[in-house]
Amino acid sequence: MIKPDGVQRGLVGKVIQRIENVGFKVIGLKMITVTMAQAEEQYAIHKEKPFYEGLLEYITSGPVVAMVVEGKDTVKITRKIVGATNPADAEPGSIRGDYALEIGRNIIHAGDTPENAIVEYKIYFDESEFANYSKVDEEWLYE
Ligand code: D4T
Repeated sequence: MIKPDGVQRGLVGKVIQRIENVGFKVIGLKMITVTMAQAEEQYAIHKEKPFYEGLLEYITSGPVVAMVVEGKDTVKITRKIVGATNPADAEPGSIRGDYALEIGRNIIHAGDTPENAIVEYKIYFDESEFANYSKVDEEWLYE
């Protein structure tokens, strides 16, 4: 998910480009405004944390771009592309390392396990919305 700051700062294209560059296939993509109920579901795990209220306010503050991608080792590789949660710890070359300064304005969210990725995409997508297609580069991406 490209968060409200990513959208406001005009980084949607750049972020999606990095996801596409490695060869992942985008199967779901939409701009939405996260409702408070959706935000509470996504961040339920952080309910007791001091930053929880600010996190809900931030993620619901404007449009986001929700995206579902498929590929090999998608979660592991996407987390690397995204970079550490705190941009101060994110490597240069990662999205957060290159475009963000603060943990509470860190541009992008990505599921941290395949199981959580499924739980999370279900908050925003019905599986019937996913595009079912093959990409022409697949035979050169996968051995
Ligand atoms: P998300 O969920 O946005 O991809 O972030 P991460 O998976 O990398 O990190 P997380 O779940 O630990 O944190 C969720 C979200 O909370 C914000 N946050 C986190 C914050 O504002 N202050 C904090 O101290 C922490 C730990 C940033 C990401």
